[in-house]
Amino acid sequence: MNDPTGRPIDDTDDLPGAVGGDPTGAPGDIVAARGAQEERVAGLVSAVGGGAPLVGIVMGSDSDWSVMSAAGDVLGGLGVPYEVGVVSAHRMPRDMLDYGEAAARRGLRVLVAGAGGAAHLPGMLASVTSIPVIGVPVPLPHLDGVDSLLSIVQMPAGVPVATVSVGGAHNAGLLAARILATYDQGLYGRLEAERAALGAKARAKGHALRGRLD
Ligand code: AIR
Repeated sequence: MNDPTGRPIDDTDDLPGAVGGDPTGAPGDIVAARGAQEERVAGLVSAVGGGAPLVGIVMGSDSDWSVMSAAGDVLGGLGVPYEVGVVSAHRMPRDMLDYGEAAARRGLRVLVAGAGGAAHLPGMLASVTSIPVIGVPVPLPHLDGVDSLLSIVQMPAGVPVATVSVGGAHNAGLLAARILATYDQGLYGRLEAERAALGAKARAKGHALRGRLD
């Protein structure tokens, strides 16, 4: 079966664990379409950190990178391989659909998607994949990011997006790591260590403040 644009419809392909094989026994035209789709997606992203990316960090424009790089920094620090790319929901909608549809099949386990203004990327990705999508509202000079936040957070029932704060890419990276850590003891331990270090830093701030006031 084809969609209205002539592309084969495949509603069985994005199953976790389907990487590198065809456990669904899909017909040949579907298998070929998947391969072509994966090739198109490969041209959109760069892998970072060695190993197969588990997290896809995508954004509406390269101008979002100054905000979104914080998610990559967190994942890199925790040893989680990720990929980065620009996938604009409005300017390259077919690429965006390719990216979302192929995500699970390509081995990604979480998507972190950021955009500014009419920020439809996270929600549209969540509509074509069943892996978790974390949305980052990127603030633009107009409206201070409230437009981005409202575009991302008010998803209809059935299509969840975990929305972080305006500009909250750091927490998006951490949340992605926490999702992965539910099945990765080593990563869980690294997150626990970071959490303990954060507490120690906060206590040091209290100590410093008391020192200034005494
Ligand atoms: N954008 C791009 N396509 C759809 C949206 N919402 C957003 C980008 C960026 C903003 O438009 O996510 O935050 C401005 O993009 P640019 O390329 O003009 O700098």
